[in-house]
Amino acid sequence: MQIPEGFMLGAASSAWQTEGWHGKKAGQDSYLDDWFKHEYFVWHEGKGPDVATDFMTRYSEDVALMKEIGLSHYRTSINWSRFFTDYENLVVDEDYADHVNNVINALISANVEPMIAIEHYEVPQFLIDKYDGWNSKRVVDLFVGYAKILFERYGDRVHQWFTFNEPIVPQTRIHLDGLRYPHDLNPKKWMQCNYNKVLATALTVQAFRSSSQSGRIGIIHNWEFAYPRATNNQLDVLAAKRFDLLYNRVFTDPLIKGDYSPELIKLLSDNHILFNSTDEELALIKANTIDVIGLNLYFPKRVKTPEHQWDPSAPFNPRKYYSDFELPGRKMNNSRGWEIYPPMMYDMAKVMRDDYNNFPWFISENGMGTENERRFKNSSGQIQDDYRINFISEHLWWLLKAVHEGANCEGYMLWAFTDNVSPMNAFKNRYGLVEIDLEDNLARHLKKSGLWYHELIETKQLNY
Ligand code: BGP
Repeated sequence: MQIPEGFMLGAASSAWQTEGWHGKKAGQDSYLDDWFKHEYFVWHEGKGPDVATDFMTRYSEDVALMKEIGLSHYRTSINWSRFFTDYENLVVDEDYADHVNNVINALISANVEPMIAIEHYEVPQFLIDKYDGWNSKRVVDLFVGYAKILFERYGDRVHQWFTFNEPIVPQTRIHLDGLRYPHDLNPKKWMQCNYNKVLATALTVQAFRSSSQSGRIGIIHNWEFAYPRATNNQLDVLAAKRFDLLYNRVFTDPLIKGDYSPELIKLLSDNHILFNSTDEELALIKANTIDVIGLNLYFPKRVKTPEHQWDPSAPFNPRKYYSDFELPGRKMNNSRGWEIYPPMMYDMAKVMRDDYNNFPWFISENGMGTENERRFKNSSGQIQDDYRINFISEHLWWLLKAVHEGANCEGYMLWAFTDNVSPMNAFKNRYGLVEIDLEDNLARHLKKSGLWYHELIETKQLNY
């Protein structure tokens, strides 16, 4: 299948998952650094953001590989927790700011366009300790102050900005599921953090538009595509709809359309978790919708009407409204425990077309994490990751089919460029086009998929 001219083919990562702590100053912890310090033993093999891929000192090597593969874009983030030595008075850490500057310049010289998330889980722990993090509107203001500095310093060269990567994830893991440190179960806070990030996005969009910089601004959202067990069963359909409202449209409706849906507001009120907002804030959100959205899509969420009796005294959880459902005969990525369902790309395009008026979007993450990849090395030591080539091909095929039928999808960013660390899973699931060899001083080696992606970019032809 032909890949249209101008369709972005890049790869993604984030600052904290690659940088490592080289040059990090005392007090510059993000919430993930803090979690790692407290509970490093729950991270796979005790590895985490401390070393990561050491992008901090090895970025030139990595950018050279991006150039070799021919990436059109590299999507990453700037690490808020390292950008300041004083988060409240916005005193910039000039060493870190220089590093960011150097990375941006290196990317541009390599003809790789940077796409930058202003936060990819890198909220400073200091702001959590002092203000309860994203639960506080003070943190909203400090975030906007931070974003303005980024626009001033780098906006002449960065033209695609994203306020957050997966804004719902940290508070879901902390306040809703209790999986992450500090395990503070509190569904009302969960929703307040969600709202505060919507507000922070609108204020940042406003700041960007009143700056002198050109380009566009959006957000990266992990769309959890909810499929009902049976489309002809109204209760299953309702379960999927409520899941979708609570996990997806809670961000995409206000950010793209300017308004929360009345159904969601009712759901939140009925469960006593409606966020606190003012009329001025809601008007500001309406007036400052985003330009573009990146969607992270990995696996489908299959749901059915709940099988359990919900204890009315239990804290709210969306699980009240659904039970998980396993599709018989489903194809699995067993390393990650995720179903593989490529037509989801096509279904996503339909949602963007029908529910969001063909709003511009792109795949900001999709990829295949595999355990113990070393077992797939050939005699010259190259990982033969045909499973990844196949995974990308299948997903791209469905995406391009939608594009050929008119979807306003502008590109595909593979997760990830190199192997990197992720929360708790650390280096367990390898996602990269480029291997990071932990047994050989973090040496970088192109995998077979790296060469394949290069050819794909060169020929603009998907053979699948
Ligand atoms: C996404 C995150 C990434 C990355 C990826 C893979 O949700 O945006 O930061 O971590 O998931 O996750 P994992 O390594 O847990 O499979």
